[in-house]
Amino acid sequence: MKSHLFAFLCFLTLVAMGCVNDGTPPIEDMPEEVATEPKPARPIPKFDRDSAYAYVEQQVNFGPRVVNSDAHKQTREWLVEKLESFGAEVREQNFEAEAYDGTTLSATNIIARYAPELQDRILLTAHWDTRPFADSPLEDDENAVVNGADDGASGVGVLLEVARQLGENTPDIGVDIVLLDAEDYGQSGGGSRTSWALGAQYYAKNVPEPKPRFGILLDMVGARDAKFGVEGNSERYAPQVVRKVWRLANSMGYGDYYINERRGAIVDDHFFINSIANIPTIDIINMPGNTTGGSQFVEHWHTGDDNIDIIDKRTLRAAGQVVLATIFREAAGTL
Ligand code: AHN
Ligand code: ZN
Repeated sequence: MKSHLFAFLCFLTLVAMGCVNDGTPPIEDMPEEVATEPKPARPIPKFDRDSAYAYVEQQVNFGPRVVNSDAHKQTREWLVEKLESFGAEVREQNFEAEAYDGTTLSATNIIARYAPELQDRILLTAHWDTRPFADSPLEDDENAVVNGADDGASGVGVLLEVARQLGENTPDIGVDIVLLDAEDYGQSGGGSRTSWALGAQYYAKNVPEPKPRFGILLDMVGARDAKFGVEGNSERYAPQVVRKVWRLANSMGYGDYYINERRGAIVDDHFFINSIANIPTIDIINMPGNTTGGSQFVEHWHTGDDNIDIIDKRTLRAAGQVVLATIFREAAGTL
């Protein structure tokens, strides 16, 4: 008798708590407009490092992509054609700028958009031009030219492969892939900061709507044993993005590349995207922290040694697979 009373009291408690079926359908049976179920996560595509490597090689084969040169023009046409073939909506943002030495540069930022109708967007960027002078203090050959396999082509090659994957498997978030021009015509040796990243400055003043919520710059992401230290302006302007991406990269097994060490602040494309357009943007860039010759970068930087032999497919994959995972995790709300 006592146990029946106990059971009845329990029943009353459950009714009071709303746990007993009162005739309304359980949440799983509700129509989609009412239930706020999270979207099922889409699988993260596999980054093809051989494909990325081929895109790096093809850029290098055009010759140095110095602004105003024929190789530059041919490369621009090839990049636009590739991105269109990967299903992106492509726009060329042409501009003229005066270089620090007085040269008039005719330059083009290439903007490739996926899901242009979506408000919530991620920016992925890299520069596609190469430096007109091999003026590193470590270069003693005055005839040396910068092929820019790492400095330029690596980031673009990775983003082309990301674009190819997005064309086959579109995430539930917008992506703007922006290939910036005239990054590397700047004045070296502590010269004018605004002489660098002229394409980024133009883009930052003319960002197409809807404006991306955050951004990732890839610069020199192709060399063997690259070390992506945490660059100072990324930490200053986009600390949450740094945290998320470095944590994700480490969880994916790329901790040898994404090291948790601070590096100096540099003026690179992301500096202007952060300071002019207010889009929190990080720079994934090879800054090993033990370099010689005065620069914070690797020894082949701005020398004739920046050629295809420097490139390692494993580094390209470490950059590209983390970018793809960032996009798909962010789209699923699990980054
Ligand atoms: C400066 O040396 C001021 N900025 C480096 C940005 C850069 C040049 N990245 C590649 N090449
Ligand atoms: Zn450079």
